[in-house]
Amino acid sequence: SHKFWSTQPVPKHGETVEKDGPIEENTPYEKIRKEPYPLPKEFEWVTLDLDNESELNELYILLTNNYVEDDDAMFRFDYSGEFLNWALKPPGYKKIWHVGVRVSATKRLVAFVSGIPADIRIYDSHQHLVEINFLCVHKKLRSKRLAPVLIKEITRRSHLEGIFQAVYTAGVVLPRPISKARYFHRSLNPKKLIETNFSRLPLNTPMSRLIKKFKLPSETSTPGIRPMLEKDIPAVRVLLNKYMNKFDFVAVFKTDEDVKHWILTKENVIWSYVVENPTTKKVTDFFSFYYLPSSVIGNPTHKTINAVYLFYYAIQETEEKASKSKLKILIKDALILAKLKNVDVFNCLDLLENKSFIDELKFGPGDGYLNYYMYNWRCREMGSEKVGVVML
Ligand code: NHW
Ligand code: EN5
Repeated sequence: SHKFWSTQPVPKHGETVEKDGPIEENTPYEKIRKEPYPLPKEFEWVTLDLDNESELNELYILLTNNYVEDDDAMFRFDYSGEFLNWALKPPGYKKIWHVGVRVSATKRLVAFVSGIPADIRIYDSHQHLVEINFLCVHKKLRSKRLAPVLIKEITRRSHLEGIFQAVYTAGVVLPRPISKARYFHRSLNPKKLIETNFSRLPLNTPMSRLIKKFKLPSETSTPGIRPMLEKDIPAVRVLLNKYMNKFDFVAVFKTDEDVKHWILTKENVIWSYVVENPTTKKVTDFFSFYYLPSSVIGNPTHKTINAVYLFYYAIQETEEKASKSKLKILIKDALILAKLKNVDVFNCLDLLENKSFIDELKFGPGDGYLNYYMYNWRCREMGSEKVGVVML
């Protein structure tokens, strides 16, 4: 099995790790293939220009109709054009990493894969690498071995830029995960979630009881909580990078520009809040969540589920016990703020310190998992509570 993956510099299933490091040497520039990999003859490569409204919309249409679904094909991610524009154009992004495939005859966009530059720390090793996401092949063209060609092409285009490692996540198990996280869901609008079969009404439970169970206060409770502003960027950067010291696989926010791009609120894409100490006026904590609705496949009344996903957050180190309950109160405020935005479900993974609030805040386990991978990097596996990389 794994006709493609067995040819790639990734650890084999079951292989033990002696020492962290690259699996293969960097290819010298002269030896990197300069022409795109061949595609079946009816297709052609394109580099998408996402500044062009109509090309961004073509990508939106491809993904809305063909991107990730749950295992029972009931819901499909519906990343908005604005979201894609944010996700794919961070500081230092490279247009040549927005790789499309068109049908030559009609110019119809039928496949895509993207890379963005990222800085991570894995155990003690800091790396500037590429984050791969939005790999998609049109439903009509599945199982024709197009995905391996897309992966080889984005790899070639990474090598040309001097990048030989990558990070990616997937619901499917491939050789070989460095960690496996589980999705958790917190109902904000239980009635709609049940009407769409996103969740099931527990046996012998009236709707009224469920609604009561998930009811939230109408106002937040953390003193000094407010939307994050531009002026908070430097403080948030310091706070976040410090907080990340607790984990073994983390994002590193190198500049204020990174924090401005990745954390500052963009309406209907990402929302971020800080806690400003009312006496010292110092920012002590922050959290963010991104908006990613899912299309409800074949439901006549409800077309989408409004979902948000917990993104990066940081709490200032205090005494162990105190900071644990602080996080709980803070995330409860996040639920309240999301509810006020008409969000139906608040999602998170069991990474970072999320396990400390998942049960008490009434998150329940989903049927989806997220596997974390690195390309051309051998290292020990870790539990999801050691992961501090949150991907979109
Ligand atoms: S994960 C989401 C991926 N996208 C979707 O699930 C959307 C819906 N599905 C599709 O569009 C986030 C297709 O089913 C896709 C596969 C395109 C997934 N990752 O063309 P074939 C990401 O975007 C392997 C990697 O016939 P297909 C992360 C599969 O194991 N490999 O299948 C992306 C098999 O190989 P094997 C995947 O169904 C990370 C081969 O593809 C995969 O028509 C990419 C079959 O190809 C997946 N999610 O198309 C890797 N799904 O060896 C980046 C299947 O087992 C690596 N496969 O025979 C790093 C590159 C950069 C390096 C830089 C130095
Ligand atoms: C790479 N950046 O499976 C992205 N979603 O649990 C690729 N389940 O929404 C990542 N099947 O459990 C792909 N409801 C991996 C994710 C793919 C999408 C996916 C799962 C995550 C999901 C829902 C719907 C299930 C429908 C049937 C689910 C139960 C919620 C319930 C709420 C109340 C408390 C108990 C749980």
